Amino acid sequence: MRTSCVERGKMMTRKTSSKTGKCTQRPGFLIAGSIIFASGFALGLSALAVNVNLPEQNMVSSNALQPGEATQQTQADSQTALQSPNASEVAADIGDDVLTAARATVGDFNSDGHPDYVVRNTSTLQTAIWYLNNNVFISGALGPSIRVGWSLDGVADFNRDVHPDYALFNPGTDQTAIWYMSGPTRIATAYGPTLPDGWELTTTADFSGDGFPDYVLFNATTDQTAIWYLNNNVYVSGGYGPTLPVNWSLVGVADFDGEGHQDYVLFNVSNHQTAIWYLSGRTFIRGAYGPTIPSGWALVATADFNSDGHPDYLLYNPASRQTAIWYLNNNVYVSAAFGPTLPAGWSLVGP
Ligand SMILES: [Ca+2]
Ligand SMILES: [Ca+2]
Ligand SMILES: [Ca+2]
Ligand SMILES: [Ca+2]
Repeated sequence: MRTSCVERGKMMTRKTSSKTGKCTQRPGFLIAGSIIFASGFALGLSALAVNVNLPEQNMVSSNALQPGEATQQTQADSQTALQSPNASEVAADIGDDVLTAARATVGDFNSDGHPDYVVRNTSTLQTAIWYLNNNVFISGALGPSIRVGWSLDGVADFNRDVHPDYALFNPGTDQTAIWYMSGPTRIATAYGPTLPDGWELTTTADFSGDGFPDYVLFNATTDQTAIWYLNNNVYVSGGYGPTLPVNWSLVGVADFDGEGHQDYVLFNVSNHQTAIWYLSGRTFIRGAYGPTIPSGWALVATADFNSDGHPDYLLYNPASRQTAIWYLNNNVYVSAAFGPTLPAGWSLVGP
């Protein structure tokens, strides 16, 4: 069997003989640790979609409607986010922070071609949309509140009415739900398929090219990924994707090399390296490192903020609540800019 291991900063595949138990290693450049193809896709499925009302809270917090005062801070205060860091400097910072994998959700809620932030109130669980022009805050609007026990894991247009919708997951019941939105307003809800035990909803993206977003699932025990193809909120079929190496987490999905297939963006929370895993459908083709993220910051999403056709990194500093965009050409760092800083009590990431 194959598992993955990371030694001396290099990713390797480890092949363990079932007879001898001997572990032979060969260095590789982000070789997919354990690509297992489903001969019989064994994930259990309860795909009955039932339309239900999922009541929301109606707490209102007006401070979500504009950035925090830290937006005025000078660039020199947080210069690190503006530069692609020296990898050796970053390596020295390993362990300085306690960031765990966290993801943000972005989508174009006002159909102006620019991705917008979904920000979350950490106490009321209310969401708000922050409309951006590239990295510049334009305005904010309050959205629905996530219910306790649920997490907002994806933003995509499930019913293909041009408006991005919320994809929610309840790790207690393994249920998923879609909140259909019109701009920042929730207009309808439906359950999606219920996930098998041990699997979680990571993000959403169209893997089959039919225009309907699909679920990207992750199993934290096996580090395996899977794609569930959907028609709106209805399960169509599913299959395994590549298995992630230890310490790496799937942050987002986008077509980084522009060949028409979605690719994985991975973030290593222990050494802050990033990597792109180029896929063909669900099949791992090759991997490449992206820029390494400075200590204190996390890679939380990917989207094309400057509309040049290349997906960019969205970075977040949970201590300062500052955001930053790293503009990429494929996996190569090009430039950076700060985005708006969130007000106290609000976050760019989970639940
Ligand atoms: Ca927009
Ligand atoms: Ca929609
Ligand atoms: Ca691609
Ligand atoms: Ca871009």
